Amino acid sequence: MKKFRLITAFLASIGMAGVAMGESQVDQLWSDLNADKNDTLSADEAKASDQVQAQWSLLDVDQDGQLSYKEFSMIDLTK
Ligand SMILES: [Ca+2]
Repeated sequence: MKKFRLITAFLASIGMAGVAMGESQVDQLWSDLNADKNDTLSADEAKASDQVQAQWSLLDVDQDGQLSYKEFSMIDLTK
């Protein structure tokens, strides 16, 4: 997943240390929730996480009813 590494490199380059530190937790949650292992998280898959459900409307930037990894990676796991 070259694209994900580029995003990580970008975030690191702008000094988002907090995001970098939380990255493995985000990746872990993504793979736990993404039951069918495709490129998006459906609302159905998100039901397994109260955190994702609570932040869904903020995360689904393009409001297509699915979260891309990019959208999902903006989740705030401290909430
Ligand atoms: Ca979306």
